[in-house]
Amino acid sequence: MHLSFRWFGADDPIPLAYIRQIPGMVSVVTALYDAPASQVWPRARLTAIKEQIEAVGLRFEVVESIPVHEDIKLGRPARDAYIDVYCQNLRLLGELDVSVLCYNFMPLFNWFRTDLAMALPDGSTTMAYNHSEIEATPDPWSANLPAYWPLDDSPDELKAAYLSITEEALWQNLAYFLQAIVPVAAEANVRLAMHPDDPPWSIFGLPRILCNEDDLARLLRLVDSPYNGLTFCTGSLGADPTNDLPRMIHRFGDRIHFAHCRNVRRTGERVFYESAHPIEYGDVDLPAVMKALYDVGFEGPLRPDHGRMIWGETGIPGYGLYERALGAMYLRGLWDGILTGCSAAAHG
Ligand code: DNO
Repeated sequence: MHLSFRWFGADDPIPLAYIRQIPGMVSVVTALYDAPASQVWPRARLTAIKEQIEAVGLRFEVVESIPVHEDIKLGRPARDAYIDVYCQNLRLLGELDVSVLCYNFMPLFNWFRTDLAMALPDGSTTMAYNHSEIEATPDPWSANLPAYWPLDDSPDELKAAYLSITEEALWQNLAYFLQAIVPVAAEANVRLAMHPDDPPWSIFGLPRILCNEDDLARLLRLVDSPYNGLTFCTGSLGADPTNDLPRMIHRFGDRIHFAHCRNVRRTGERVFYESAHPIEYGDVDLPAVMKALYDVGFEGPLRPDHGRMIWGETGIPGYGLYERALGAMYLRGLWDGILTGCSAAAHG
């Protein structure tokens, strides 16, 4: 593995030069976050971002994400035109040598939390989720919650449309999408890495289909190509105690193209908060995850994910510099320990 770091471009208060100073940092994960899913990305903006990243000595390696238009997820007639836009964007990434695209197929919402700044006993804050609060949220679109990209249609209308389709229909729409884009990704040499649903269950009655080991296996079977792969997100999958993360890594090995490594503390049935990375703070066994990634020969980008806000830092919730830099060092330390242990073993 090698370390990468998410950066939100001009909206991000963290200078790229600071990211470069994190030991072992190799690459940057970013996107055009204001671009609606209906549009071809302007090449000049992407080129400018690439130049900025390279100027500090990092690589522009991952785009996270190109949003998938809701008409594609809903299987509406306009989907072919939006899939065509998606393919044009994929080719553009290929031309700029971006090698991984992390995307998701979650209806309407991307990741979701019910609290963006829960206080922890050490004085830091973190993001939290409590399922019982979810259905009580009357107007999730206007609440101050992390989600989505700009939408082309009204969220109420879209939500109504989703409530009338089954999970099976969503799977079929995903298959249709992948059959169209995987060959283009292969030609452009961009590895597709679908992000699991976060949290890994249905919210607001919307279908969510990438939540557990069977779902990941089904996704990979939809189009059996190395370009159809996964973002292995330990925080998303780890919110469900029945997900055995090391086993999934061993099973899906060479189809994991990108890893998000963070920890969560589960405090009840579908209740959790994002904790610090080290093992005693949460329920995800990151040492075992890193060992499994090592065992399958994972060579891709791996990034610390969102988590606490510490040392008084403000900014994009969960995406502070300090906590993620500590996380990067923890993950890199685990990795070095595994490498060293293995070479010591190899030398008897
Ligand atoms: C959360 C992220 C997700 C991820 C998308 C990928 O911080 O891991 O928002 O970027 O689901 O499309």
